[in-house]
Amino acid sequence: AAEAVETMDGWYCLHDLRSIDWASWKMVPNDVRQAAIDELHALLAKWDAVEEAKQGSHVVYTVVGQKADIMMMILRPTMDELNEVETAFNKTKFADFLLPSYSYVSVVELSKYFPQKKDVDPETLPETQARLKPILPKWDYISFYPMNKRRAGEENWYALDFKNRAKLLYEHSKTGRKYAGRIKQIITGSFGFDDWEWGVTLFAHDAIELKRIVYEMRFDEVSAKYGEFGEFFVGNHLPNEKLAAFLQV
Ligand code: 76R
Repeated sequence: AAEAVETMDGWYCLHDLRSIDWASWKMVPNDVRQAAIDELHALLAKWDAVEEAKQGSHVVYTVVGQKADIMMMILRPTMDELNEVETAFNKTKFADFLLPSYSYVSVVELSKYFPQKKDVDPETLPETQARLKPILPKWDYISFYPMNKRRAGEENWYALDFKNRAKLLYEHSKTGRKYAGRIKQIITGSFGFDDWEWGVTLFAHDAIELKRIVYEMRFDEVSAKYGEFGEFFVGNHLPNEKLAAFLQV
């Protein structure tokens, strides 16, 4: 068997995508709608406090296209807390007006393909800890999609030896670093958790950069030969102060 790579795993991650049943939302009296929005603000304030205390992080985006209307990406230290957040959200009045669109369960993952310092466990480094437990950027645009590494005939990532995989990922990382400051990527692993092997979350200040990086990476050998992709979701940042306007009918 090829040698597996060790991973470092951080906060658990839920991508929760919902569609709004606008027809029902429009039908309820104003005061009920307002109460639902107030309750939602109160829940978001709780999540903000968790983020402030560095016990987790979250972002909310509105999704463009018919696949969903909103996407929440939530990070928590344990699977249990992640589930609690989801359940608390489901119990809100606003959730009565939502339909499930897609969800994805994973954990922030860094691999040990590139040992930096000898005799130092990279997991103990503060910069590694900061990447494993990231405060999510509140950048204007997001793209999320799940992906696999191919296992078919001659193109089997999991049969490649460690050195070859490290070399291909090194090439990949060089393409990635060209986008420093323009794209922020968070890789989450979902082996044993969800239907694909990784979740890829990209943040950008300019939406076109999302297209550029994904397209350019298609030509890297690791993506060209071994990348298999699920559905893509693209969205615009929805900060708390824009929530009420977004839900205004
Ligand atoms: O962790 C690191 O930054 C070290 C280098 C690195 C690794 C090991 C890295 C850098 N990636 C790594 C692993 Mn990546 N990445 C993707 C996608 O659309 C596609 O073609 C693929 C989706 C993007 C856009 C992206 C961006 N990367 C991985 C893995 C796990 C592979 C494994 O373990 O087998 C996946 C699935 C994956 C996918 N990557 C970077 C980026 C960017 C922008 C970087 C540079 C980060 C930086 O150094 O600033």
